[in-house]
Amino acid sequence: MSSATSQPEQAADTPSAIACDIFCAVIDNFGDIGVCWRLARQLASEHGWQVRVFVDDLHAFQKLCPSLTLGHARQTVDGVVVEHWHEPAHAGDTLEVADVVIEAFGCELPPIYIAAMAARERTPVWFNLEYLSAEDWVADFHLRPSPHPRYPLTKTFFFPGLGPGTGGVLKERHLDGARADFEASPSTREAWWRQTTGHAPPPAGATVVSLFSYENPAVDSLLEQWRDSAEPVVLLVPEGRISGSVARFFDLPAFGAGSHAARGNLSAHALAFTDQPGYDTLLWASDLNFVRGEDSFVRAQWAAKPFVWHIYPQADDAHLPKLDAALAHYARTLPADARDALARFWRAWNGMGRPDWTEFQRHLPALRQRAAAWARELAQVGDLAGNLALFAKSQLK
Ligand code: TRH
Repeated sequence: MSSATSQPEQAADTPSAIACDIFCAVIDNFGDIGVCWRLARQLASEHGWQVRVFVDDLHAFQKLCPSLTLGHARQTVDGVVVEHWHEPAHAGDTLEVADVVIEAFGCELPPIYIAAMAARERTPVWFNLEYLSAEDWVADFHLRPSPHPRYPLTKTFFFPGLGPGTGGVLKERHLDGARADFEASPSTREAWWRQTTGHAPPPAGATVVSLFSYENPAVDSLLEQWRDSAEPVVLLVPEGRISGSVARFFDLPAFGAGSHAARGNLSAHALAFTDQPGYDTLLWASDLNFVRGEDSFVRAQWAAKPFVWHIYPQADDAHLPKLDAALAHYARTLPADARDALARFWRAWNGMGRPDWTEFQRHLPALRQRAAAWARELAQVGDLAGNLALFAKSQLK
């Protein structure tokens, strides 16, 4: 399910294919490379671009792309050239400047590369790809040009967003079809459960919850509420930063991939960290998804299932207006009581109050409906890779 079914507009190895370099510095976790890798594959497979990714942390990258080989300075994976960007001044063994240059999340291009961009006969289109925010100001700043102070170069700010006038968010052309295939096939679902958890799928009536989160003090109370809940809850926990809390709850030394535990009405499976397509399947297999950061937050929206967002925490609570801005979009058409319950639950999961599972669960039918409607609404903003490719091509003419 990982490969795009639609044909690229142009074969990637034709001489006229647009060349694109993406520079990615991994600050922490997986979101920086997660977004860059998804964008790179899409530009290559759906738009026929010749894409090269410079990334400074191959270990983080390999977690979500296991076919990557550590220690290789340059390799090709899924039709994308991957260069290990080993120091800020390094720009590959041979300096080649692409037609389109994407500086992800303000990572700062190597100075020699910028100088070579300025010297290039045909000036490249230079993007600064920003982090996703649902705030209103994003539409005003999206595609704003910023002239370089010394070179005759212009950098364009590309802002992902959830509303009209923004760059949108990444969505592969094949994604909805792949999800529909999974959801329509009980045997695929059954095989997924056996392979991923070692167990048969849970009976109807159980609520399946995937849990991908930073360390979170609210999890202790939630685990207790699930244990004591009237209906069974089946928890799927990819190995990571929340695993320690789950282990402590079950009095286990660790909750590594392959572990299982049960208490009261709660049973839990620890899962191995998968590649990105595998993570989508986990979201589709669950009734409710706890997600975090940026890319998993977006994937949960395309999964069209209720979700709870652990936003990336920033100094001085700068993330809180972003949380509320996302809620304003996502919860817009919900009935008032469901909207309030969702907002309370999301805020509690982000450090403000105690999550109330009974109240939240009561609204799951309304949240399910809204999740499906929201996925359709969000698709109207257009896919980020498509929006970026369209703008780049208009500048290259
Ligand atoms: O890992 P994140 O928290 O990433 C980030 C970074 O912290 C980054 O610095 C910050 O700026 C950004 O958030 C906002 O969360 P995110 O963005 O959801 O990235 C996780 C990626 O890992 C995503 O592409 C999905 C992928 N993934 C897998 O491929 N397999 C898995 O099993 C799981 C659990 C996730």
